[in-house]
Amino acid sequence: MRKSHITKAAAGILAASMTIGSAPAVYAADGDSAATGKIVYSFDFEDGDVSAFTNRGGDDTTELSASTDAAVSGETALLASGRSESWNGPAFRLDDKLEPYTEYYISAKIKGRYYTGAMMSFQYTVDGETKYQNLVQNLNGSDWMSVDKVKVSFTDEMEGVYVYFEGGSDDLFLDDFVVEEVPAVEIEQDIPGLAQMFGNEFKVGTALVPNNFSSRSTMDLVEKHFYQSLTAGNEMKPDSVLNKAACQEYAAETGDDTVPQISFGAAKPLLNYCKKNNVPVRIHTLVWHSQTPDWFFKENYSDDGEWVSKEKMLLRMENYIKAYFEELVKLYPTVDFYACDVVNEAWLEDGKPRQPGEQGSSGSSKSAWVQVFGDNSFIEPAFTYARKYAPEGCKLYYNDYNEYMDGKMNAIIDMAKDLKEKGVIDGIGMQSHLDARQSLDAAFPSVSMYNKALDKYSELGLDIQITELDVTTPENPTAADFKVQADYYKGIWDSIYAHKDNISAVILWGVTDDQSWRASKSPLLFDGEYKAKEAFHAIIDGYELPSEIPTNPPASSTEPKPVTTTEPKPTTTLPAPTTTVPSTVTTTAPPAAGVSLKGDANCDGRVTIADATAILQSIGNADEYSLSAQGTANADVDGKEGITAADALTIQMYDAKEIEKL
Ligand code: 9MR
Repeated sequence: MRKSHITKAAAGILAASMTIGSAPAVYAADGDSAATGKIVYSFDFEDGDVSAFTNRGGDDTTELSASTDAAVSGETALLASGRSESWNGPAFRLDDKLEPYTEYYISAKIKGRYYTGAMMSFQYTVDGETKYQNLVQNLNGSDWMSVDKVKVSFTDEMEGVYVYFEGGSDDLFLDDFVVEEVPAVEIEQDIPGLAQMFGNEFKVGTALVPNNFSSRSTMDLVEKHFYQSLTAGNEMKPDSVLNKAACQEYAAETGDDTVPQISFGAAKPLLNYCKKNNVPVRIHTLVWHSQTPDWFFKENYSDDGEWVSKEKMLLRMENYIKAYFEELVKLYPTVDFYACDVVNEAWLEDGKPRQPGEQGSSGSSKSAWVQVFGDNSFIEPAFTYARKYAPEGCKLYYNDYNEYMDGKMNAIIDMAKDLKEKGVIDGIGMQSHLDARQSLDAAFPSVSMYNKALDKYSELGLDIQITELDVTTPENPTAADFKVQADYYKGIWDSIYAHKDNISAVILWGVTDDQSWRASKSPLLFDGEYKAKEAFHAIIDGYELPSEIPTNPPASSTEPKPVTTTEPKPTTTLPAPTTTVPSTVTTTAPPAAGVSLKGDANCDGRVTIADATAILQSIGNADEYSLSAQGTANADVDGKEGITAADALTIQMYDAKEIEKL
């Protein structure tokens, strides 16, 4: 018996071809190793009943009947006869029998009367538009061929959802058709939730793509760890939102080609989820060189049109941003759109704008915005329009990667100062796509480089959000690589935590490694089995669940942190990269209203070896490492002779659990 030829690679192509309305999650299960779930439908057709299936192509061509001409189990199979087109054949409707947002395995046996090439395909309709996907291809032969546990799911925006069999134009036989629920893997309940742990300091969230909503286990992880903020991985970017046909139609009808037409169809699974579960949304992203179609910048929205003038592009930009926010608020009036990446990735590492040019189909790093404007002068109007049309409470960010590299960082800082003066920006989004590599010495950026970037952005007096955090390992990571990743994550997280007064959100770029855009380098906190990785445990080590667990959405409101200072903060020197001790960053000295937490010399809300380090550093170099007033009050643990090395020693003993109380 032949096996299905679908492979994971093929499934990747299917996933990548997802379009408006969100496609099903589709990939082959790991064959025999896949756990067996509850069987919800099973047909061997021995009773002669084929009524659960419909004839794709209609009565004029295809007839469905029970036949004893061929069978796998028993003596009967379903026969589709009279077919005239390859796409005619037996179809099984899913959306009137099964649950949306649930994963199912489909298994079946298929055979032509003669040698044939067959496929199992998928059809659905969203907003009146019908889409098709070939789930299993290359079923070639004259014997029975197997479709083994192919995963399918659908969202509640989809209607007319079918799996169907096609290929050749002769008779097709179908037998042993089984629909089974994919067993959900229970997530770990005995670990603290990240949002529970840190959510009082900053929102903790993640980015999701439509597939994720069909995996109960993924969504259980979201509910436990990332319930304070969701970002659409792709579905709120210009190429998902801008509707070319509608743009052209509007232009043809009105003679005005400056009013772009938009649709949030692709983002529906995320937006509906956030509406239902009260989860705040980070909008990503309005103005970007990438994932933005070239036709948006061309006359008549035509692929081969001339570039439009800067004046026309400004009108398009304003109308697009206006429509974007108005439509969101109209469709989702109760959703908290608390942050928006207005401009994404406009500066290069050397601090210069991108090269002008098209994106093309391969997605070049050139910018059509620069093409039309000549330079980065499109940034300011983008923020001005966003400020004009964004709903109240939606804070505006400039977002970038490699944001810790000097040239780019300085360009961002200069730009941000200017936009801040004009009152149109609220913060900086540090994407934070980081690389742990094979050792902490090789990791890039180093923890101290990242920490310095946090220092510098903090000095701006704007809010900071960590918007796309992930940390790659080498390909095919070993246990040692995962250990380096864990230590590095810890260093980065502690550095973030030390700047918590200036940071209002920390967003991971995905939930489980296997679903990441960098899956081969395992960059996230949960593995493909939904289990917390070493990196997760490293991050939470040393922190405690607060007495008041943050609610959903956090009671602390959606405001970014009030930034208390525009004074440059001391640039801190982190401990050697081999330690995971957090930095000794201190905030502008608050009045010492007594001891806030005994031993907490660096005022990071906990007592660790870092407090001992902070004390020793302040004794050794008072100019550079003085403790804040609050830190000084907290540091005097033995109550004798002010702050001395004895206080540091006591804290060290406490940290090493040699003494129980301070
Ligand atoms: O995660 C996104 C991935 O699915 C897309 O293929 C990719 C295409 O550019 O974009 C990814 O998201 C990017 C984000 O929008 C901006 N920062 C970098 C992210 C990773 O490339």
